Amino acid sequence: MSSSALTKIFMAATLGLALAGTALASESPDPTEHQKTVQQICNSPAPFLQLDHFYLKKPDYGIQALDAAVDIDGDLIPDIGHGDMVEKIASFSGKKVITYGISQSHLDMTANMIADQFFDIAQKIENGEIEKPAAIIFSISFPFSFKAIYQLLGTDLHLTPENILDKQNEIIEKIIETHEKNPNQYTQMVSKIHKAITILKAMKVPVITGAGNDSSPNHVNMAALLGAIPVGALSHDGKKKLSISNINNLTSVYKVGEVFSRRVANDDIDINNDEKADFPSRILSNKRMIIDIFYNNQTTFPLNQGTSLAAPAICNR
Ligand SMILES: [Ca+2]
Ligand SMILES: [Ca+2]
Repeated sequence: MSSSALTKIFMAATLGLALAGTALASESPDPTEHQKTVQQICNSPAPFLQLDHFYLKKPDYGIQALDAAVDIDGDLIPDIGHGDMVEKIASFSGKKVITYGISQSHLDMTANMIADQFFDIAQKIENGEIEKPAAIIFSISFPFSFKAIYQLLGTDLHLTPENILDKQNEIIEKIIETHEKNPNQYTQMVSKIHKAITILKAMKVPVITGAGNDSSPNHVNMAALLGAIPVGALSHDGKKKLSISNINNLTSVYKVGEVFSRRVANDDIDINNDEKADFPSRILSNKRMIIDIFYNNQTTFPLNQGTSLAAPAICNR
């Protein structure tokens, strides 16, 4: 695979925009392994650790990224970092959120760097430098299509949206085997991410991630394929699966992944509909003219959607 193709894979927009949804199927009576793990995470008093990039907040560990990715006041200009939004949603669970900053935007990220951060986190937990978290929230999507899997591993896997979970171990084995026999930059990155997630799993620190926003049952988030627990996105009322969410049987945990921002007192922004401000108006880009043109003085603003907003909501009501 060429390096430009690789670059494209990592240009992962984790906030998509789509309004259509899919009706929720009736609940399966037996919880899946992923659902059971999520239940344990939420029952645990331990904090979340969130690996992301932050604009407003100085992370507890790692670095602060100076780019902003999410527009919350409706003027089409980003106001806050992706991680700032994700952290706020995670905090609604009542859990403490330890933040671990990674550099810059999605465009600058590589799987290698992410894997290194996972290794650092594992080491810091081991050393007692970081409180052992109930889970790591990693709301970054590395889109991986069935086609890309075939290109890497051959076409004899015969993947379908219904068998991807059953084929997961076979795919991972093939990745490791391919990397041992015929390593390339791509197998190296994928193997490294898998190793990092496996080490954390062995420490009983599961990694939670978004299912990915490719609007396709034939796409997975690579981190999920390699052992993180993917979370799909539901509409804000929790009634529908969002069509942006990659819906296949790798994902069995679904949470609300759609946020409306509302003006409350002092022009501050509320994102969980409790009338209490979550972000102060002073951080907003706040181009009133644009807001008035697009929203005609409404108090409710852009719809932020994405499985990266669903992942931090695993323990939210
Ligand atoms: Ca804005
Ligand atoms: Ca609020």
